[in-house]
Amino acid sequence: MDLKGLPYRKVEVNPYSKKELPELPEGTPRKVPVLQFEDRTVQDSTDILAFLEQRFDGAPSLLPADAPSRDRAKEIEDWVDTDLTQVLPTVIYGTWGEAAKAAQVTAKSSNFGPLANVMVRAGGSLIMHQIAKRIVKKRGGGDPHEMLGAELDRLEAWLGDSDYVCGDRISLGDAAAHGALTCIKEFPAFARIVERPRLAAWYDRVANARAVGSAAAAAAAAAAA
Ligand SMILES: N[C@@H](CCC(=O)N[C@@H](CS)C(=O)NCC(=O)O)C(=O)O
Repeated sequence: MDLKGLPYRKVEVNPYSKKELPELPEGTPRKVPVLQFEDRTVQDSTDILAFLEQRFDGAPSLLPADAPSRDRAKEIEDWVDTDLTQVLPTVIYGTWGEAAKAAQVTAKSSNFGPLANVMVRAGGSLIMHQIAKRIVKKRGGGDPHEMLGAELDRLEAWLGDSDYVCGDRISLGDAAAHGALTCIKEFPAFARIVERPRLAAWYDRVANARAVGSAAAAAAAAAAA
C-alpha cells in the first residue's frame, strides 16, 4: 500500500485473543495479514497484493509489463511464501538465546496492554522456539543461519546489478521480499542482510520508495480533508 501510495490504517492483532480480527469466512485460517476495504475482507498477502492491483488500477502497478519479468516477480513472491518466510523464524527463535532476545524486541514494539504484553513476550517466544525447531526439522535440519544465507544468495542472484529484483522497475517481487525482511529489522539476524552491500542498498531503495508513496498518500489525504 505504501508503494502504491494508498492510505491505510494498521491494526495490530493480539496473537492469543486475535480479537482485533474482523469476521472471517468459516474454515479460513485466523491469520494476519487481513485487508478490510469497504465491505470486502481479503486474506493472505498474495491475494491482498492481487486485490490491490486490480481494485486500485489508477495507482502505480507492481506487475511488470513484460511476461518474463512478470513471471519472475511471481516466482519471487512464491519463494517469499514457501522459503524466505519459513526460514526467518528459525534465525529469530532458533536458540534459547535468540528466543529470549526476541522477547525483548517484541516487548519494545508491542502495543498491547501490560498483561498481554507479558504473555506475548514470554509465551510467544516459547511457542515460536518450538515452531522454529519444527521448521528446521521439516526442511531437513541444518544450521538456520546457513539456511538464511542460502536464501539471501538467491535474492542477491535475482537482484544482480539491477536496482530491483525484476530489473530497473520496482515490482511485486520487491514488495514481497522487502515486506518479509522488514519483519526481522529489529532482530540481530538483520545484520546478515546489511552486511551484503548490494542487498543493503536494495533494501534502502525499496524503503525509500515506500516512504515516498506513504508521504504522497498522506498529502492526498490532507488535501481531501
Ligand atoms: N500465506 C500467508 C501466511 C500468513 C501467516 O502465516 N501469518 C502468520 C503471521 S506472519 C499468522 O497470522 N500466524 C498466526 C497463527 O498461525 O495462528 C500470507 O502470506 O498471508
